[in-house]
Amino acid sequence: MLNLKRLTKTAALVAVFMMVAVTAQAAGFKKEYKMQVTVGPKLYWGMGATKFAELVKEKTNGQIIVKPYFGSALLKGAQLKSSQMVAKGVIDCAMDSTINISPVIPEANIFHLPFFLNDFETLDKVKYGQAGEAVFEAMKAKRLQPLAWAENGFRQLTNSKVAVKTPEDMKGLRIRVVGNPLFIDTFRALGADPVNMNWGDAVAGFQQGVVDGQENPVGVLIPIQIYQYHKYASMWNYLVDPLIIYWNQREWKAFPNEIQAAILEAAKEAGRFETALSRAGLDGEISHDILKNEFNYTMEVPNPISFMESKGMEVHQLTDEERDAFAKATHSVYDKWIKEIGPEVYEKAKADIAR
Ligand code: X2X
Repeated sequence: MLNLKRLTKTAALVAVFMMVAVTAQAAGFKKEYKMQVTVGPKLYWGMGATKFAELVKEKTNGQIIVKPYFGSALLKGAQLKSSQMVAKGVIDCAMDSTINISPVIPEANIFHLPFFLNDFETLDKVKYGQAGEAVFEAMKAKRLQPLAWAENGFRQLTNSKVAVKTPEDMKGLRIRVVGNPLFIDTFRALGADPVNMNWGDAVAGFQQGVVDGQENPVGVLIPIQIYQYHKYASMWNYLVDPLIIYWNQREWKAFPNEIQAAILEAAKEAGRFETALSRAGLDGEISHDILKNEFNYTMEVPNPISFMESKGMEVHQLTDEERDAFAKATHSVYDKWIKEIGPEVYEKAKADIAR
């Protein structure tokens, strides 16, 4: 028997979808906006990208569809090309680390001066202060429209050879780093043997023992089960990589105001969600509460340090004194790199921190 009521409902729904599609096409929107994401969907960073795509769809009533391409699939793994490709418009948008943005935006290296920033409070002062603003302005000058901050996290050292507590422990350790020359300089200053690898190759490299160690935030290390390959972790917060959600500027400027407003809101919300995931268990109850109260996210986010210990890792938390020894040993990179970053950005960051 014909169910008239259901048929009418279906017809009405089809009509609504067609209207949205027609409006979207009439407005000149693309069917899909491609988004570069360096890591996979299960990492907090990947979850943040998925959240952004969902929120954009919701807040633009389905007019704008963002599709995340995980594992730098649009770049065949070449994560350091992301900003260049978004600036050109080959890729529409990205959620990427300041490390990967730095080839186009040297100012973004302000977050990567070794042993400069050490805790979330200081980090937030810089992100949301004059230095963070200088990074966003530099992006705009390079045809990139920054939308919101998120966070990969403070980066920690793990390796299969030795419990690293002093710079001497680093001698000769073969460490995978991302292909940003500031990282090579820093690890050389410590007497280690740094090797550049893209993220996709790095994970296979850990499995095969091609390198002794690596540096990444715990939010990346736990999902890839680093404890299967590395026995030792040194929690040294030696530097941090925020993430930035950003868009090709020409495309961005062509969007109507209400679309821009909706996407911006989605970016800020997704950034806040992802930052809370990355910090959960590392900032007391603050991020747990944000996840629960603002995002109704009830899945348990375990304390990363006890989790790694439960998997048999030896985790060493550096004391202030131990950290100072590393800061001294790497200070030589400041002279060269403050010039690259821009001395005025460094001054701004120091003023932000002093606030
Ligand atoms: O390549 C890395 O180490 C990663 C995943 O953390 C970044 O993209 C910066």
